[in-house]
Order: sequence, then structure tokens, then C-alpha cells
Amino acid sequence: MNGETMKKWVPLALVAAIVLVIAAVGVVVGLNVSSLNDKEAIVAEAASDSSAIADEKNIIKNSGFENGPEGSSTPYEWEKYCWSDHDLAMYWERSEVHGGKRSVCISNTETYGGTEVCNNWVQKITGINKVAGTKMQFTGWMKTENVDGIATFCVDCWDSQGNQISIINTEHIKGTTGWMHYSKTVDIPKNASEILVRGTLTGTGNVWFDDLALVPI
Ligand SMILES: [Ca+2]
Repeated sequence: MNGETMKKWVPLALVAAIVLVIAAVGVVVGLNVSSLNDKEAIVAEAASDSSAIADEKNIIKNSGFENGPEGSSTPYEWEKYCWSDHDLAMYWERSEVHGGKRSVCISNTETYGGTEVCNNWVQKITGINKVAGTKMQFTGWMKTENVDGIATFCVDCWDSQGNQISIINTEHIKGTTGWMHYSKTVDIPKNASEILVRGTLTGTGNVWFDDLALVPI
């Protein structure tokens, strides 16, 4: 695990600092990143596209989590950035959705020895020349259950040297909520070369994410 990977791992500056401290003392239990190749894909089921997916201005791909390889726990275009543990489950959800037939879930009961860590569903967006230097609107739907830390969406931008140059979070959610809509304006820096969109959970609880969008204003 190199320094750049560590930096991209955690969206919140405070949590990032905690993570680096943890790494320094060797408590890190491991990074489990999965990625999938579109060309190997088999469409799992006919997607019942959400309005977010149907919006051609949305630069987030598979934004309603409808498509992916059958039998996989990970939909196309999305990755798991997480602290591997048997009490952590991150999966492609069928039974609890906002739109269509699928969402993604983070379900965690691991307390990591009392250390606060952040687990993420992440999409990396590259080829962003047209939107660099512009203002965009992020929106997404989230449901929570017994969250004792923070559940939130995060959009962070990185330059070509691997430096995080901006970060926004939607409202920090604790406890139990139904499906709620969150929105935040995002200024994309001129020198941004990559945008990371994340659904995150810090601490224990269950959180579901669905129907994300990042569109020009
Ligand atoms: Ca969906």
C-alpha cells in the first residue's frame, strides 16, 4: 500500500489523518479493492433505469447500480475501498432499493478496536476536461439503519500528480432514516484530472446508496 493509495482511501480529512496514524502503528488490516472490466460483463438483468441513469448529462456511470455481472457483489463501474473484516459486508443489494432493482449496501458491525475507520463505495471518473473548472451539482439517495458513526456522500477531486485538491460531503447522517435525497454543489478545480464519487460509512450500522448524479449546472 503506497502513500497515494492511502490518500485516496478515505474521503474525510480528519479520518484520513486517523488512517495514517493507524498505518503508522501497523493496525491496518488490509485493503480489498475489486474492479471489473466492462467487456467481460454480462448484463445481470434488464435495467429499470432511474431518472438519474436516464439523464445523459450525468457523468456518473451505472449511477443506479442496475448493471453488473450476475453472481458478483460489485456492480459495474464501482469499487469497494474498505477495511477488510469478517464483520464488514459490502454488497450489491436486491431487496432494498430506491429506484430500479438494485442498490449498494455497506453493513458493518466491526468496531476496529475502537478506531474510527471509513468504508467506501467508490467510482473514479476520468476524462473530465469538459467539466474541469466548472460548477456541478451532486445528488444521491441514501437510507441508513443504526449508524453510530457517519454515513455520507463525498465528491473529491485529484490532480494529475495524485494530490487531493478539493472535497465536499453531503449532510452527515447518524441513526436510522428512510430513503432521503441529498444534494451539494461541487466546484471542480481547473486542474482536476480525476473525480472520485463515494458513498461512505464510518463506524457501525447499515447504509444503502442509490440513484446518484453529478451534472453540470
Ligand atoms: Ca437502483
